[in-house]
Amino acid sequence: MIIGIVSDTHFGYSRWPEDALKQGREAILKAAEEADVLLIPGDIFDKEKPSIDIISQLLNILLELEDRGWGKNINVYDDQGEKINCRLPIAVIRGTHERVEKNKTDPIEFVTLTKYWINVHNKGIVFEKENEKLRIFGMGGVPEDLAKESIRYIDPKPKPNMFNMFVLHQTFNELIPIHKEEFLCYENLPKNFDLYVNGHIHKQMCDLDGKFIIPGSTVITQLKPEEQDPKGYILYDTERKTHEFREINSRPFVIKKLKFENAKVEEVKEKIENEIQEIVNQHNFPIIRIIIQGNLVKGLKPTDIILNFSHPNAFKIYVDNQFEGQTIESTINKVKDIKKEFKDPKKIGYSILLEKLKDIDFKFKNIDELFESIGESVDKGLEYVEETNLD
Ligand SMILES: [Mn+2]
Repeated sequence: MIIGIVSDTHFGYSRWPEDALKQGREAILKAAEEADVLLIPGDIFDKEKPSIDIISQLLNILLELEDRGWGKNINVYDDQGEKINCRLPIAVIRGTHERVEKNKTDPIEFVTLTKYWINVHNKGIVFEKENEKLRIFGMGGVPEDLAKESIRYIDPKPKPNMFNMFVLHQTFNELIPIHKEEFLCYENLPKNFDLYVNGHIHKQMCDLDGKFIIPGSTVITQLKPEEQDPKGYILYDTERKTHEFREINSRPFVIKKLKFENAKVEEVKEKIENEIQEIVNQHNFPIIRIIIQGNLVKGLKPTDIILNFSHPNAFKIYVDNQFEGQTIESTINKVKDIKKEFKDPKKIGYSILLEKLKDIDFKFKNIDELFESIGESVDKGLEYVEETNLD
């Protein structure tokens, strides 16, 4: 059997919802064209409460598959051998973005009510085509510190005479630079499955001699270097035990680092503009992130640099001001001053943020919310700034 694996479509992603829809749709429909069964390992939606519009986007894609008659040749059974009545042979789990409080319905469960797909969280589902059987057992996304315990509690086991897959949505120590006790390691995976599939990580990759596969996301959500890689989906062949990555048409994303020495404002501006021009010459409506580093001529502050750039042929332009010089010294001095006043590192951070905002004459509706989102990650902070749409 061929399994199409599409992950982290993030339908409703607030920064560029059209990209999320277009690219997620293309990945699901194209994967289905060549696959017998589909698997979507979480973060299908970007929010735990997507709007009716966003849920409709997804339902329309599933409806299109049903109208084509896709998947009609596949029989679906539970682990007791009882036939399951479902409209499409699609297995899903929830990710991190769809997690809700206990006793509330997450959007994955909500769509499950339509019988368009099957949530394989904490259960095995068998897909049968002629005499071939594929079983998918899943564990929906849980907080990282509970992942090991959850696997122990669920205790997934493969079944004889079929191809056994285990699917989850977690971080792995083997995949990140900083090791944390709470994160899973490969050795924590349940034993003897034929294939492990993980969502959550947005970069496509494969490990354990082809037995551990991450399809990656279909849309850019973090402006990290690995997001420059192509986006797409996986086709896995259970007979040959091989997989292929298929690229989709996705938004180009380019990161460029520019270094300066004793630079003047005009020089920085010109170099950034030239770089942007070069990038748009080579890429179709890209997202551009330019990182500026080094130092400025004496007397200039990094905040003197204007970071607002636009180009008719660029989709979005971000300029990341990482100039050194005065800032490091003055920041350290500032922190020292503030430390005398506060002990709580959060309060120190908060007051540095207030100072910075004063520096660049930025007006904010709700500084608490901005602070909380920056605290989560720089990207969340950026997202907040764009969502609240301030001048
Ligand atoms: Mn994700």
